[in-house]
Amino acid sequence: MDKTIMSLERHFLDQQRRYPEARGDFTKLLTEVAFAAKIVSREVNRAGLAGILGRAGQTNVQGEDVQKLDILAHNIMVRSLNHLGLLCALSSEESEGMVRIPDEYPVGNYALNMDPLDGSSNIDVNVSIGTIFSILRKVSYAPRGDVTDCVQPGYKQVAAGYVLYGSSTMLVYTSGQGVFGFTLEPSIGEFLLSHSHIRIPRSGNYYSINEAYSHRWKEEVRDYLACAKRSRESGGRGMGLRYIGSLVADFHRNMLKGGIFLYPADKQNSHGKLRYLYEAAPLAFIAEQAGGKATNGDQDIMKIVPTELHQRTPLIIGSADEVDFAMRFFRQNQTHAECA
Ligand code: AHM
Ligand code: MG
Repeated sequence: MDKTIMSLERHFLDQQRRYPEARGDFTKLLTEVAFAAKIVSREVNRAGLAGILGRAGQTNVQGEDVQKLDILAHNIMVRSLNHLGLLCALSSEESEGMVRIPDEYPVGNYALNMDPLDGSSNIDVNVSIGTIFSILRKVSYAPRGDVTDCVQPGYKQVAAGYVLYGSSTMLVYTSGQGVFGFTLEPSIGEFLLSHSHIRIPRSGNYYSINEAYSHRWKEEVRDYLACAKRSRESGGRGMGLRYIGSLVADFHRNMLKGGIFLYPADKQNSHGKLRYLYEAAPLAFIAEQAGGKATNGDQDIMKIVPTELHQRTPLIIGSADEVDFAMRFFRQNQTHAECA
């Protein structure tokens, strides 16, 4: 058993030594994201006590209810990251346009897209929620960055990660050199390496989808689900259902145990519900780096070229064999695929 105790900071310094492209600024940015996540984690943990739960009485740009903790997490992330001279552009699920870097602060060469607190329906019931982030290089010629720095395809990401506020707080990230998971040791306030080089099992026993929407699904989604549930002896995948309703938590479980998460397009949401830049793309980068796959049913998530900040996409993500199996049903123009 590996008895090494490795802090997040130590790990970043090691990575920097091994991969010169992980230069100072990049490492600094990841360190600051982790710092902000610790503050959000503290707020999530004490939310019930502080009496800050419940709806804020506002709606976000997607017209959905915003919870107070969403706003708090957004503000913590922005205030921790906007003054460092590392970012030229910042976007958030909680902000309709880009979040401006105030003129009095210097700008840097990176853009960051984030969902500061994902899983809003689980916030005030003490169920796991998460923060998702995606880091891109500045591509615009605008001196202080512009929206094109945020709106880039998944394959352009230089790092992506999430923080899961569950029974413990975990930060999972990739910068293209594998996937690493750190667990927050609250008494010392440090993230410690707990999962090195995470690999998603090739296949898995869990499917995660909101089956309440089955009446709105296209036929191929229903056909796929029937096969996912059917026993292996009868040609199906013999899978069981796990669905939390927090993308980070559902993805994290499936990554460690093996499985598939699906949020398909349906009659009501022709592009699905989840957002490309700060939900689908960062998790797709992590899935790919861990040996899994992510698709919108037609195209790799990483290859999609987005055009809008809050663009939505269908998402099918998880173990490679399970995604491949699902794709037999979802590929365009393919009708009536059968169980194996
Ligand atoms: P949110 O960004 O408002 O929290 O919505 C995203 C969440 C995901 O975490 C989760 O996978 C999905 O919404 C659940 O949606 P539904 O309640 O429709 O199943
Ligand atoms: Mg979200």
